[in-house]
Amino acid sequence: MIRKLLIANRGEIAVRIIRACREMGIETVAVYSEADRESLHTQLADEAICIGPGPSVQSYLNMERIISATLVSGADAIHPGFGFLSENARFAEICEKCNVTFVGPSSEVIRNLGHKQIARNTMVAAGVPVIPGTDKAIYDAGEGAREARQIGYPVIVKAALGGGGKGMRTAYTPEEFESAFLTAQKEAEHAFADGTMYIEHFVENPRHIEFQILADSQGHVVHLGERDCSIQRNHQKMIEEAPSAAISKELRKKMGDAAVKAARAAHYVNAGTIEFLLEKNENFYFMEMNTRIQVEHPVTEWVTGLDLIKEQLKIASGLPLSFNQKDIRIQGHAIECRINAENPTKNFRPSPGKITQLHLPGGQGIRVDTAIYDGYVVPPYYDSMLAKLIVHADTRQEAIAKMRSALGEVVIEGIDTNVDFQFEILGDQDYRTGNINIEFLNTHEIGKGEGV
Ligand code: MV4
Repeated sequence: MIRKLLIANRGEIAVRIIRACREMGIETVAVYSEADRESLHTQLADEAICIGPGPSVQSYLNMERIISATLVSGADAIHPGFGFLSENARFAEICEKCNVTFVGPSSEVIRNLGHKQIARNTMVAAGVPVIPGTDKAIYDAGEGAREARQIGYPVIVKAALGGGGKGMRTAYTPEEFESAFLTAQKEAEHAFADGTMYIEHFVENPRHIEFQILADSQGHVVHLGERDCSIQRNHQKMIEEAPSAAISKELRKKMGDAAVKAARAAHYVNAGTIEFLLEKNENFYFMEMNTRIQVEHPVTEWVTGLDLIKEQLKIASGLPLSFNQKDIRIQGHAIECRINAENPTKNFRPSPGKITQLHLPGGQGIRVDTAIYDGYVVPPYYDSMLAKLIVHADTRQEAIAKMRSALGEVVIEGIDTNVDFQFEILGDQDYRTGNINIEFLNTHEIGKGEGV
């Protein structure tokens, strides 16, 4: 079993992991930047080691410093959380070489799933539905244009090393293709130092549905149902829920089986997420697999009753899953709203600074995952997410009512937040009837009028 864990992250996820460790009797080591000296994760861990200046590249992204802190503290494992080094195959490989347990899949699995075209081809071979597209790397716009005609317009050009929207462009007509391809490729070369591209048919107005899976090192794989993450802006999710209003028991079984098949084909171990696009006609397609614990994991925890961080730590320790698929039951409905330090009326511009007054909601069926406190200073260097407000109730309608009540109670003074914006989404008629897709925020006037 893991005895001492270093948490290579900050904020609410670091706190979340520290709490799971305390319950399990695992010692914790926090790492922190100079900007996070007064942060909650630094204070809650058994030990804390400063790893450098505020900017992430000099601290939370600095592999040498994090490995040094691990070895100096005598930790036997690293939990990477999300973001930062969580999906960095080189970092996982260094952990393997240093005999430090990386809480996640092997570096090889991370590398293969990080290459979106290799991942895509793996899924084709395994019989998981994928969007019609190219099976080989495209470097040349002319060749791409010929492939695009075969696939059928509209198409989307994607970087092999992309994901999360980087190095991606759509073309609705052949005339648009060359410019879309070259722009996406330039972006990819810049961001990933690699111009390998692939092309898919562009699926219009789908839902973003992702399945949580758990896979142990003995070869057992289960899925924990889906999350609907369709409410997003510029690839940043804003609201996630479980289950999806669009998924019947039958469809859940079909997509869940595909998710398990995908995890097996990838030789996956630990907690993972299979992203699908879901069309109105119930056709679904594999998009990519995420190899980290995700921000929105609490909605799955609430409808399944599992603690996903504890499951990750048990799997990383070599323990088998203590349940199988038939033990998993989806109960009630959970919704998560991300509360960000940003101003929706100023194009969501980040709003760091000191929190001068704070009240967070509570009560039955309400969970707040956060590392903020009264007087906390939000540093300018990191992601703007301040807190996750998660609610659970018997039905979707009751969960929406509970979320609106909870959002209405939130007081965060001194900085701008998206709380009112979230409140307004939850009041929208299409949101309330579950009539949502990834274009929701582009097609609804939220935050532009008087509000609801
Ligand atoms: C797509 C797509 C439509 N058709 N692929 C966005 C990020 C990356 N995971 C892939 N993405 C998409 N791939 C095909 N063939 C639409 C998106 C997409 C998207 C997907 C999920 C959630 C939000 C999105 C926003 C814009 C585009």
